[in-house]
Amino acid sequence: MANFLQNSRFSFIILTSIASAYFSNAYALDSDNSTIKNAISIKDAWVRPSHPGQDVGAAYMTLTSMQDVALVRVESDVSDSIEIHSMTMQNGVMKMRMLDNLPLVAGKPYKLEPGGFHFMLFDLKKALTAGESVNFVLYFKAKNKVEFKQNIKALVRTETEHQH
Ligand SMILES: [Cu+2]
Repeated sequence: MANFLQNSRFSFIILTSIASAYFSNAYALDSDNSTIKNAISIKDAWVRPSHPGQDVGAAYMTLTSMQDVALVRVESDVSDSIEIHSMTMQNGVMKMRMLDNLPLVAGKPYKLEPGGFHFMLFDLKKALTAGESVNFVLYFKAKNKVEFKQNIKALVRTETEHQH
């Protein structure tokens, strides 16, 4: 992990200098990486409350990226194992599929919602009770391979408590 982070920081520095050399300032990334860090807007993040004895959870949110990126990894303080899932109806049966990553096209909101894309939280460390919040870290990879992350706090609530 530490090695990976160091490598990604190293390639970031290289890419930044290439970008500065060949492109205008509009494409040069800040040295602190904040240009892409702020490129994702995350809205309406929520987690389904768990039932007693249930050790699997599901989280939903709406992601909008200002540039083409891929969501490559999700971490949370309530589960060490999170998968990105899609859900589709096939011959009357709901099927879940694990995705290696979730590509986000620039400017297009991606809504993770019940019956569609979701984050599946395995081996919950604790019960998820309505009104609590869960911390997530989302890892994205940009086209130039630069990886960056974004923190988001999600509210534990039932599906019917929609805010819009
Ligand atoms: Cu799932």
